[in-house]
Amino acid sequence: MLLSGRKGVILGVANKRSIAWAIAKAAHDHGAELALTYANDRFKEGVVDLGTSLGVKHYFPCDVARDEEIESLAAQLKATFGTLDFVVHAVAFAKKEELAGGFVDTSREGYRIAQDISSYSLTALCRALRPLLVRGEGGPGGGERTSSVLTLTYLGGQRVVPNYNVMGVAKAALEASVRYLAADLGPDGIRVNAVSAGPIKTLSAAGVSSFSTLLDQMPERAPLRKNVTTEEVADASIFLLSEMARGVTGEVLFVDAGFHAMGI
Ligand code: NAD
Ligand code: IMJ
Repeated sequence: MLLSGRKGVILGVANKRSIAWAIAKAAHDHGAELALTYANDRFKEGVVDLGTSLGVKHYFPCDVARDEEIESLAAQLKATFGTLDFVVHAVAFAKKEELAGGFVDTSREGYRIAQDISSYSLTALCRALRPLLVRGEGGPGGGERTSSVLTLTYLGGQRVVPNYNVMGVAKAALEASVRYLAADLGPDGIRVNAVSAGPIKTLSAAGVSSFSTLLDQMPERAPLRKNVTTEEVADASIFLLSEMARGVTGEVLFVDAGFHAMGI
């Protein structure tokens, strides 16, 4: 039980295959009290149905493209929980047409949207939730427990992966944001980290050409000779959300069966 008595909000549950859902289940198993958000009304019923199976009582809409929804989420979390111990950002979006063909053909609007939803949203969220996450009384040096912000990234932010295109550039910006946010928020006792997950067949992988080939290659090429599961990603995430990682911030932790370590 690494999160007993800890309160957290998780953004990015779409369905039972979502990485965010595996993190929600693991956080619940570790004793956390949760709030879940949904991107829009289309996802509301599904998210509430899933959350109810865990006994989650708090659900809030949050389209991260909208400042007013981020502000209203912060206000509702303050009213519900008072303070917050962790935030999970498992949100990404690019227009489908940008995720095929050459990166060189990325449109200005396609680039803007991918950065806005998949990268800038982490900074906006950190700014809005900082007053709930801040640890006072001498800060992190004062012996008080830290709070933790976690985002999800992918190898395509560091290396070229076919078709990942504009999402790769957004993940590169997201990972740089993790370091800048860690520097800004560290004095407040707020840690900021990312988990870089291996490929997993979620809604965000649906219809992506070459995805099956990628999944098939992992058991041949990854050091652990397998694909990772959302449960494996969630377990590493619980570590970063917990006080076990109280000395870790600004970090990108790969949970990809070791694939990122390989050259040839
Ligand atoms: P998913 O489709 O289940 O989750 C993506 C979530 O983003 C959905 O819940 C969707 O509602 C949400 N979202 C999209 N636009 C939004 C908006 N404007 N406002 C709020 N929410 C919005 O897929 P997933 O694979 O669980 O993805 C979660 C995270 O994991 C993403 O950041 C993704 O890039 C990352 N990731 C996925 C993989 C993979 O192979 N599946 C690998 C590494 C990293
Ligand atoms: C997504 C596209 C192309 C290649 C891809 C992926 N590879 C992996 C993913 C190799 C692993 C999944 N991933 C890591 C993502 O971050 C996906 C983000 C995403 C997916 C979609 C599909 C549907 C859509 N927009 C999307 N926006 C972001 O319309």
